[in-house]
Amino acid sequence: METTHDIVVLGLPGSGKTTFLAALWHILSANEVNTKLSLVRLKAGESTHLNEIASLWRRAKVQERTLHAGERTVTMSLRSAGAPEFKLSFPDLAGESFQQMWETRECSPEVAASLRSNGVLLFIHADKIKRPGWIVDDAEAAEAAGLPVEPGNPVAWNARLAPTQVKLVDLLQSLESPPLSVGPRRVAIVLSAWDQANGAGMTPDEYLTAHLPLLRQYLTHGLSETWVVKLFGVSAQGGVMTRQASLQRTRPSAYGRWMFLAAHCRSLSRWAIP
Ligand SMILES: Nc1nc2c(ncn2[C@@H]2O[C@H](COP(=O)(O)OP(=O)(O)OP(=O)(O)O)[C@@H](O)[C@H]2O)c(=O)[nH]1
Ligand SMILES: [Mg+2]
Repeated sequence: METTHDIVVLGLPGSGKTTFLAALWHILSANEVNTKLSLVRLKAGESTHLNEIASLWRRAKVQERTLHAGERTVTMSLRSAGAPEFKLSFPDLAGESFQQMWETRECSPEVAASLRSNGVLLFIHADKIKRPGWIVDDAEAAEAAGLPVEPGNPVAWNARLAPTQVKLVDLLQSLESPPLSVGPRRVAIVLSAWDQANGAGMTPDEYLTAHLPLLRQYLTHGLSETWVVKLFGVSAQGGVMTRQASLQRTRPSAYGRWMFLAAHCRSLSRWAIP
């Protein structure tokens, strides 16, 4: 019988989830690169969404924000050389759903069902980490978010302004508590936009320790010992999208950068299929 590996892709808004899915779909469907995994079939009706996002990715266009209405689960049947066929199922969820879980402690039944998967890919945009801030920084952020700031008055606490690592630790805690707990899980922490971070010469683990120390500590000492956690740095896009990059990507000679992804996909696929 075909086995199913359900994987839920988590991440705050703009953490790189859709870009990764687009790149993964291109790699699996275009046969340009030798990959350990190959696509056997896709569930009917899902190729439209995947082809749309992969087409944007090929043209170096930034993905549209995933909205609640656009949430959909992608189920692919895959085969790894010599191994039996298996199903990989993951939803392209809106980061807003996870932001909302932190802010209001609520999520839709569909999101809750996805969150009961044993495999978790948690995306963090390596270059958009909101650190614990100074009051002056928080005032600036509040203004940018359209929240009233009056000189001389303290800025009211707002859940939306919390640091990235606080939101992510809370999200992981929710996954370990009823009604979302399912026992042991395999978690891949994916530092996306790694092209923007790897100039610092750090490994993903060192980067996490330097930039998200609370989360790093929580992964080691807070999570149940039955959880298996691995860290990855992934560049699904190869660099920041500019008009120039967009033009270059239309030329086949610019494909080299995409290959960067292939190596990461292979190690991630080894994680995905225990
Ligand atoms: N430099 C760089 N930027 C990236 C990479 N991957 C994604 N991004 C950028 O990160 C931003 C968010 O990417 P998305 O894939 O739309 O993020 P998402 O998690 O699907 O966001 P929501 O749909 O809002 O939840 C976009 O501006 C992307 O261009 C990467 O590998 N490198
Ligand atoms: Mg998205």
